[in-house]
Amino acid sequence: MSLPEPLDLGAGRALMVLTGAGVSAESGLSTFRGGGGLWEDHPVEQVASPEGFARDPALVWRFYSERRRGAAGARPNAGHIALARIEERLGDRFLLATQNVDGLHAAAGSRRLLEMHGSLFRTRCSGCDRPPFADCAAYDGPPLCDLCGGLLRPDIVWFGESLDPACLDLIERFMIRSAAAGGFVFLAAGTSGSVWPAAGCVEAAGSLGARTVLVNAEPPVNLHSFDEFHQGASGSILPALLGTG
Ligand code: BV8
Ligand code: ZN
Repeated sequence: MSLPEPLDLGAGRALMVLTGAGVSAESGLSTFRGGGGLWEDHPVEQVASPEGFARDPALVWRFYSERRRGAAGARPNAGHIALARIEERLGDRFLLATQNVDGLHAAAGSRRLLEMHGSLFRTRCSGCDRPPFADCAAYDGPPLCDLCGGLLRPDIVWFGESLDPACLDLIERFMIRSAAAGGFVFLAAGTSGSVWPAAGCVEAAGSLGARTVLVNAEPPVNLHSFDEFHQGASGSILPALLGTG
């Protein structure tokens, strides 16, 4: 596989990045639609949903406890590290929005980071409005809130739940501001483009005149939305594409 030339990020151009489960695959974490999107023979969309949690909170906590254990043992790969390095170089001309909840971008040093779908390592109460709290515990049975007795749940955006509007607003404002300043590149990596509203970001970027670039192991459903496609492993391609090799 030949590696790409570095992106043109000179003359004040900004970089907006969207990542998905594929960038963590080389850290040993399974993607959503790789293994047929099933977990214990349940479609992930059913387990990662309020309905699934209401139906069987113990099963949902088994799912997230297993993923917490997996992610806790994982290390950032060269793709995560390349994104942290380009952030150091670009400063406020860089923003990373991730669909991932595994914490690996933060572990690699990314700080201008939006975790659009929440975090595996935070828990919140489904019964009261106590603030979400850091939690890396694995649970057999569903834990209860010591303040209200309600069911605790992972602080994650499930299918059918809205993302934090402030997060979407930050992405939109960054892209509008970047387009007005020196223009920007929109880079997506390791995502099948199948989950909304994250999947809509590339169209929004293109409508603002961004150059849209994709790094993915296989052509995704929204390949037509991209100007440029580099097929292969993000751990190899991102360091070359970002010039942080
Ligand atoms: C919402 C937390 C309003 C859970 C996740 C419009 C049209 C159609 C449907 C909808 C729509 N708007 C809303 C919906 C419904 C739904 C949705 O999009 N459904 C899909 C399945 C059709 N969206 C929602 O419900 C969202 N909420 O819009 O609120 C609303 C409210 C009520 C009713 C309707 C709307 C909430 C979405 C967030 C769900 N939570 N995560 C958890 O993690 O446990 S999403 C989940 O999927 C993960 O975050 C994951 O990251 C994400 C997306 O998947 P990908 O990251 O892309 O991962 P995937 O496995 O699919 O692909 C990996 C890719 O990597 C592959 O292409 C592979 O080839 C590639 N790859 C593999 N290895 C490598 C690699 N690439 C490079 N290098 C490698 N080494
Ligand atoms: Zn509570």
